[in-house]
Amino acid sequence: MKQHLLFLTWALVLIACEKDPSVLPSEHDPSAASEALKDAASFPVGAAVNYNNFLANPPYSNLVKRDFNSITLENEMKNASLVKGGGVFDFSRADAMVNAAGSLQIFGHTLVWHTQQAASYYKAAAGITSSPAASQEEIAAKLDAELRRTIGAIAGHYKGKVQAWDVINELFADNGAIRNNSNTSTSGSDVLVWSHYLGRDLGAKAFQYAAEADPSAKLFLNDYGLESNPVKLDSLIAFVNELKAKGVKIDGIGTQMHISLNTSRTGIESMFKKLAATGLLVRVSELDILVNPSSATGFVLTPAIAESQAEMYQFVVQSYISNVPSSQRHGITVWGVMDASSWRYQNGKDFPLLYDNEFNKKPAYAGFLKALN
Ligand code: 9MR
Repeated sequence: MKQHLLFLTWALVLIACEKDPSVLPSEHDPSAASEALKDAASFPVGAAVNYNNFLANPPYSNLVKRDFNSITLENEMKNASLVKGGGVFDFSRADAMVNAAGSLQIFGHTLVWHTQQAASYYKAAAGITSSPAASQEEIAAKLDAELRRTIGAIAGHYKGKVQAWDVINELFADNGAIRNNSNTSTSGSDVLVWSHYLGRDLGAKAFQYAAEADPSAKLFLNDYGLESNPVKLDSLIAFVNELKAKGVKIDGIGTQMHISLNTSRTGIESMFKKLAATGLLVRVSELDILVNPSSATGFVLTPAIAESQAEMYQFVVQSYISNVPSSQRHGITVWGVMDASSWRYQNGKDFPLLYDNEFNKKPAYAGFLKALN
């Protein structure tokens, strides 16, 4: 009899769920997650923001100021946004965002990257594209001078306004080697692989120039795939230890974490443990979680999948808190605000972020918050 009753109750629950998916028992009810992430966290919680939305879309900018205390400009502090033809600087767009940030902290992204930069200018200035091309020594010396000039101007301009910089972004190829013109595609007109010409010394140089320009900014090395590629992770850590041994000022490591529901949780745990063991600051710099990693057409974000995404957000934040000592937690930044603002949205094929397109909190938000509490 008891068994029959149990079965009947279960069947009724199932029928109810089929009619209205929102009655699925949710561990991560966003309507109950009223606390701001920034208020629940003991470390900075950030969002990457884009120019048009941050400056001209009040529901977006108000939400950012309500829930976060840190921002990263998604594109406006990249070299291509700041360095124009002839190597002339134009800070106008980034300055407008910095001025609108109010009390939000600003994380600077990024001083050196092999892409999204005024590559044609640098190639001409260094004699890479001149005919005949300059010697390797001449190219290296001229690029070094441009590196110092660029980092000095940008980090100098934002001195006291930007709390920390990604000094170098994505220095390593997937096999763990430093990037060069063979392991990295050089086809884009915005591509210049600085480390091809300056080698491993690029690290010490870039960090030294950044420290000279803004001695109080925290300086980071940032990269992706570290949770799923231990070879690259180990190689990055060896590089960081080399810099430390040379007395170079490097304060932290940024792990981008563009992950998915399928990303190995063991890999995430082990990455945080290894990063923490360096003794440096650790930052999750670009978090987003794909729910449709195979980009299947017709994909629908069901309540059950939204719940799995919430669990993954919760797992990442919990793993960060339990593996990185509090003195080394520099913060977690989510790479975007509403799903449609994500670089991985693909016109509605995926939903990687914490808010839906009407700025409602998703279960993912509740998952993030639950880990903080
Ligand atoms: O989100 C950024 C997107 O708007 C740009 O078009 C893209 C250009 O490369 O860069 C995206 O941000 C990247 C970040 O700067 C570095 N890590 C990977 C991010 C996603 O591609």
